[in-house]
Amino acid sequence: MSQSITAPKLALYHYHACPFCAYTRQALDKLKLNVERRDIQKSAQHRRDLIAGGGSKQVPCLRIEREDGQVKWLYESQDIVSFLVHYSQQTDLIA
Ligand SMILES: N[C@@H](CCC(=O)N[C@@H](CS)C(=O)NCC(=O)O)C(=O)O
Repeated sequence: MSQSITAPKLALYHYHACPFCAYTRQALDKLKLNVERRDIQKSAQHRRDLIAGGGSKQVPCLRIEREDGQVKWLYESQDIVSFLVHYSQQTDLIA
């Protein structure tokens, strides 16, 4: 698939110099997933939201808003990439 997929219900909390974040950003690029990126070093609000919502300031963290409005905060770069691969496969089936 050559077009990018916009995933409005996903947001990646990250910062530029974090290698684990770079790994997840590379996965987004490779999968052509257009996910909002929230840099916690550039935005104090994003940093506060991450700590308040996810419970830790660790990045990367993927905020996942489900259809029913439930929000899940997914930490750990490996788990995030696995989720994104699965997500993009599902989206491929729908598209
Ligand atoms: N095992 C984690 C490591 C993530 C990690 O160490 N992130 C660092 C930045 S590169 C961090 O957020 N450290 C601050 C903290 O853990 O509170 C992963 O793979 O995502």
